[in-house]
Amino acid sequence: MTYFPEIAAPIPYEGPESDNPLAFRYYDADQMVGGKTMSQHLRFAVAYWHTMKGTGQDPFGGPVYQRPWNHGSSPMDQAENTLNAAFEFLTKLGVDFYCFHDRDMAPEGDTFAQSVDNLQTMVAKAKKLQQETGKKLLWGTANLFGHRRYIHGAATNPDPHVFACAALQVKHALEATLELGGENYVFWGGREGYETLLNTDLKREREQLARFFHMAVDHAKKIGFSGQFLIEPKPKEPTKHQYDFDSATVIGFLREFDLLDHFKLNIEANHATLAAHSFEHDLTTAAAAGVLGSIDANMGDLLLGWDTDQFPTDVNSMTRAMLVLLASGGFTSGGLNFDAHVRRASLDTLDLFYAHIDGMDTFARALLAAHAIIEDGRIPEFTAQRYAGWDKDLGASILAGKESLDSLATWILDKDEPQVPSGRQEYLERILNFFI
Ligand code: XLS
Ligand code: NI
Ligand code: NI
Repeated sequence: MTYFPEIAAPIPYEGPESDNPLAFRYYDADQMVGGKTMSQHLRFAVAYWHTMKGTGQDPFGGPVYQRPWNHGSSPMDQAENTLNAAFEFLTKLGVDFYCFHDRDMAPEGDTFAQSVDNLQTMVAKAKKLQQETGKKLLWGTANLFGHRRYIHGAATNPDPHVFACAALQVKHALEATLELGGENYVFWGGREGYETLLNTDLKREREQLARFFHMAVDHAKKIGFSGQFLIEPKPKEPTKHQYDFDSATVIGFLREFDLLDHFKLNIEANHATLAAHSFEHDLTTAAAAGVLGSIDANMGDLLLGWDTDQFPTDVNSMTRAMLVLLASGGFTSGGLNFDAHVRRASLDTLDLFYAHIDGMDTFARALLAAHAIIEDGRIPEFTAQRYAGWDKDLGASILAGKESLDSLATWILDKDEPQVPSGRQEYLERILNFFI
């Protein structure tokens, strides 16, 4: 049984001269870039929810895709067909990793116990497929936002009964991630936010969320899960205000509640832009605090103000992102998860291939460009030179805490005005464009 008969063999690398849209022109998994291969640098993952479970529905119309795996004699039978299709897709695309929510892989049952049972049954099947194909789990997570019970939040719900539902799901999603050898576990605060402060106790809700994270850390210790916990910031959508607003907010939250040792961040491009930041801003903020963990690779639309989750096609923007990633030392447990979906009108399974192939080629080009920019040295050296004064004499003395307002006021009094140099932005943009 094949779900993708239009793709006979794994997508080949044909090089930049190729005019075949179903071949890679830049992504050559085994090509060395610096000390690592492209696949080791990029660690691509397919998002189960979009690619396998996406239906194309929007606020104006219901499901439109007719996926060949989207049927079965029962919900569990359908889940199994979907799982088989997922592993065929990963294999034909040549991507090593996938990511999933508990409810993507296994349907919600009629009772809590049945939901747990469904997940465990599907995880056993996924484990077998991983062993057969060599595919790996980048991260697992729990869907704490889709079900009606989570309308008012999960961990931040005013009702502790709902908090317990979320605890049940995270316990089992964490155990599923461990069972599947997942390298990370993600918390995206689906409905952890508010619509109006008139009915919301923000202080309590943030404390509840922190308690929930501590419980997850404790449970990971208990079961021997040594993967990396990640929080994925997003400023709004579905709620008007999400508590995990952006990198800076999440870092402050982790520090406030003594969680900084246990969490890193999963930065999504379109979430950064929704927060009125560039993708590279949120990556840089995370990297500066030592918590850049993983990336949800997508992009938004400058003309639309919501999370359009489009496949990344913008080489310039992704190059700026790869510059941050390479400068921070690259991924350890993290990777590039395509948290992206094809447009509603892109109806065919073939569209899933075009989308991922172009996303992978875009990041391969970005990696090559960023690597070349670092090797060239002019951009990083220019930046380093701007701050050179802080490495010696006065600057070093200030940073070492040896100066005061008094000492500096005395020192400057008989000096000339400082020389003010050019910031050279256009020059730097020109150098960047040499490599794109
Ligand atoms: C939604 C989020 C979500 C997380 C996983 O906007 O990006 O897909 O990545 O729950
Ligand atoms: Ni995401
Ligand atoms: Ni998103």
